[in-house]
Amino acid sequence: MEETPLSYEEAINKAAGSLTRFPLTEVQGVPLMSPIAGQWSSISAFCPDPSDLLIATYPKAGTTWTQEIVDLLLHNGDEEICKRAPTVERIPFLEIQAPPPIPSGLQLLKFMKPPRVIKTHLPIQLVPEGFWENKCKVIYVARNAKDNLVSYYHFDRMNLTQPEPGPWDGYIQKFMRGNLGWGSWYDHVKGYWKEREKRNILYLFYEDMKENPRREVERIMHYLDLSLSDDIIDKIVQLTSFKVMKDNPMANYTFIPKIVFDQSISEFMRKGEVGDWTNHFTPAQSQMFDEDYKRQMADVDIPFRTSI
Ligand code: PPS
Repeated sequence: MEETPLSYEEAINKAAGSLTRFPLTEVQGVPLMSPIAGQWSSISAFCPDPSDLLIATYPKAGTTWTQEIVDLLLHNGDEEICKRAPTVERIPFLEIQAPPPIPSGLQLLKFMKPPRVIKTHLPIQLVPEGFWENKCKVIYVARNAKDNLVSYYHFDRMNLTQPEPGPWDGYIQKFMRGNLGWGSWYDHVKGYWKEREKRNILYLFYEDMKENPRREVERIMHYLDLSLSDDIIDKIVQLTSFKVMKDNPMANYTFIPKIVFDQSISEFMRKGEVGDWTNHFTPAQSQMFDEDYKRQMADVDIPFRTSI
């Protein structure tokens, strides 16, 4: 008799003893969680189907939000279908690796038929070549550095498989130096920005999504060559609002047990705002950060907004 596959939650509970705050190991100069670095050759050899879609982000830039929008667009706004499984199973995380029996992103993908939607946090130079060779569509979401940093800080407090964030002031330094999982925010946003036209990447901003979600949902819809009715678009905007997603057990990461995501420390759906950085940075920290930002971003003109 075939065994019933474990749910994600059951698999994590079974692997509890092997879960820890994994150290970072560099792959081509980019620090990644050590289990990812350990499986790097199979990750970089992953070959997508041309019909597969990649959602790429620096961690905490609006990935889950975009995943939900895309899933709903692809299912004509069908709320029930989009609750068929937690986000991680509907839209596998390409490079994620964890101790067995937790399925890796690659294992989940093996059992899904294209067209698949795939999440990655890899910087552009580490994205498996097959995505470019097969001309897959890629949606990139970027979030202003200060809010992105704040969100990542709180995530590293509650995600017990990421390195300890340490004190806030030191975390700002780590972010500025790119000493966090998936490396430098600056290199990440610039890498995709510079290639966006050549590689037909849809480059979105979290702040634009907050300011006018309908406009951005439509932008994604057109990129995917879909045409949904106005009513369905309205419904998708409503279903992907922060408030609704926060209460959606298939999107709010409550399906990840407390031994990995301790949401009593900080919720995954934490604030969902633009400008929360003002509640964290002192004026001196903000000035120091801005000066460094100017230097690191001097070669590009990406229209980031820290308020809307
Ligand atoms: S992850 O772990 O990298 O996949 O995280 P990611 O989904 O990229 O980022 C999490 C932050 O996005 C916020 N979020 C949203 N904001 C607005 N609207 C919606 N629907 C939404 N869904 C998630 C989430 O609250 C995290 O941001 P912060 O600032 O920490 O609240």
